[in-house]
Parts: sequence; C-alpha cells; structure tokens
Amino acid sequence: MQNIFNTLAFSPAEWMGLPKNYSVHGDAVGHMIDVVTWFMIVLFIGWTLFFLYTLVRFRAKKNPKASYYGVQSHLSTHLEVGVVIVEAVLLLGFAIPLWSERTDDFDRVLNEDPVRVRAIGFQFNWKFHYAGTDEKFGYIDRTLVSSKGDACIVPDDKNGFDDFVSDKLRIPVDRPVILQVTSTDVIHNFSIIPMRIQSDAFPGKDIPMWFTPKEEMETSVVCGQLCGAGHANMVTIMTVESQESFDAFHSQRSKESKAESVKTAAK
Ligand SMILES: [Cu+2]
Repeated sequence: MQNIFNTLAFSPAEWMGLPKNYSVHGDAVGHMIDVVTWFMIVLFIGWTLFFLYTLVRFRAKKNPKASYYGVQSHLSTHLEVGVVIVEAVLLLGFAIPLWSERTDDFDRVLNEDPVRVRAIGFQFNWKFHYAGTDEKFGYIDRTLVSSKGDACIVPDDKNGFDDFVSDKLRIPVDRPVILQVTSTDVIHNFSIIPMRIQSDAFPGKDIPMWFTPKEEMETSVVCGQLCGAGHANMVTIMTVESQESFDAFHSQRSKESKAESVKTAAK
C-alpha cells in the first residue's frame, strides 16, 4: 500500500510548507502526513459533492411536502462504513505500527553510543544540560530548583562536577541523540519540526525522545504547547555539527565547569 502513495510525486505536506526533513526516521513521518492529507482531500471533495447533491435533490421547489419516510437508500450508510474502514486501516496499518517501530527502537539506540542531553523548558525559554566528558549526569534532585530552567544537579555529586548547561542545543551529525525533555514550571513541548519529532515537557519527569540527524544544519526549536503569555517567544537555536566541532565544544565547556565545581567544593 505504501508504494501506491510513493508513486504520487506530489506531496501535500510539502506543498503546505512542511520544512525539509533532516532526520533518519523523518521520511516515514512525512509519508504518514501525506497519506492522511490525501485521505482528507478525498473526504473533503466527496462530502462537498454529496452536500451539493442534497441541496439540489431535496430543494424546496421540487419537494413542497415533507417526506415522512425519509431517505430509503443505504448509500450513506455504506459510505460511512467505508470511511470507518479506511480510518481503521490508517490507524492499525500505519500509525500504530510506526509508533511501535519507534518505541521498540529505543534499545537499539541505547547500544549505538547516543548523545544524551536534558532539554529543560521553563517560562519562557530552554536550557540544555550535558553530562560532561565522564558521560554521567550528576544526581538530579528536583527539590533543589532555585531558578527557572535549573538543572537541579546535587552540588556535591562528583558525577555532576563536569556537567554543564548551555542556552543552545548543539549535537553531532550521524549519531543518535536522546533528549530527556523536562520542565521546571508548567507543561511545555519541545518541538523540532525539521527532525519530525516533539515531546511534551512535564515538571518532575525526564521523557526521552530520540532521533538521528543526517545532515549538518541550524534551525530554531520552538515550544509546541501553549504555556503562557510569552509562549510565542519560547524559541531557541539547535545546531547539528561535525563530531569534531561538537567534541571541541563539549570538552571545553565540560573542562570549564569541572574547574568551577572543584573550586566551589574546595571552599
Ligand atoms: Cu510554550
């Protein structure tokens, strides 16, 4: 069935402004959006024609007296059943298998040396908590929250000494990324449209979302959940760069943070 839609060169999602895809899994999501949109186009045309037909067929001039028997044909019932069947195929044949493939994929991603970053939403911006060169996050105690977007790292946990927090999200290309999405106030949503991925950010929870960027790029990342008066300004920058450039940034920031933590601990 997928091939039927692949042969249709026209992509309604692209036509409506869906930006170019930059993630390995993104084409499957784009494909599903196209299938659903084609289905909506067919429904729109079908129901509009049916509506126009009923306007003409049951016009007052030709039907001065109300019919007490109503429509005798079962055509509309058959149409309704047809619509339900197509919707069931979309849900059971596309949406649920795609979702299952995605969730089952997590174990594979864990074995492929992913980059892990905590994405922390707050009114109204994002912060990014990196584990540092030891690749271990410091222990998180959310009751320590002292400012908006606080990573809440327990200060005397040595694993957290080289952790650092960045205002921008920088990740390497061609390597899986697991973003642990969270919030320090209300519900937000971390949404990266060019990567075809988003997740709600709940206070008190780190929710993993993962993807593999396949090209170097820079894009804006937005909040996809109405979260207050400054919601529209809740935009930050994400950069996908070479592994070397990422390593340089990562080790530099990690070193600075460690030096600072050691100094603070010595006081
Ligand atoms: Cu928001």
